[in-house]
Amino acid sequence: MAEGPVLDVMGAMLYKGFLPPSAQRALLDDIRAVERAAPLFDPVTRSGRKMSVRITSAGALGWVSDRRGYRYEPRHPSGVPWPPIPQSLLGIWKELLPDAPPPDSCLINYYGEGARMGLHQDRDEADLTWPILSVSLGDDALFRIGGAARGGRTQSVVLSSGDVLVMQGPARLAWHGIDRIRPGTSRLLKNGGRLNITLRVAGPAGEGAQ
Ligand code: MD6
Ligand code: FE
Repeated sequence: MAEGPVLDVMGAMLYKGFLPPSAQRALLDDIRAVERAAPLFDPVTRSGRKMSVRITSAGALGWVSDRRGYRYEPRHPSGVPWPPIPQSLLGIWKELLPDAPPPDSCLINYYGEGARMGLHQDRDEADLTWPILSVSLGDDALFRIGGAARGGRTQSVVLSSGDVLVMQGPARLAWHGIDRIRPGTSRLLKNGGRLNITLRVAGPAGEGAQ
């Protein structure tokens, strides 16, 4: 695997260009297979507002949001269990986080033109001390990250196809979001857009891990 420069962004570790183009294409094939088993769907908030990303998951637990709120669920909204997390992703996790238990949740976010993600903290997991690792594929995105307190100073950085971001330690509860994507900056996805894939230990550690 290629090793790009490692940047410290507000305590999060950004591995620029971690996946070379061949590994990005192989991972994309794996993600498309997950999408065939568990199609992307449009999550809505409790208030009924449609989120601008489309999502699906792999692993024992998948993140969903609907009129009942947001939470981890063992099944896709269609009722099928989530497919297993692709080995390609488990390998990245093991390489960068050898001391963490294996992830039991893999959330796939698809950003079409105009999609964004508001500033949030990831705190739906049972144990907030385990790291979260994300992989970006496709168009560039403008990622904004701050500290663990809302409303503090933030820093913006571009996440490009093949970049891997790890949020752990003090950065695990950092506020972060995607301000916008830059259409046409990558040719990896045939129809454009961006995929962000996050791996987590979502359930009680050890349980349901695969
Ligand atoms: C995104 N990423 O890159 C949104 N969360 O599209 C996240 O929300 C995120 O990249 C936790 C850890 C890493 C992430
Ligand atoms: Fe997040």
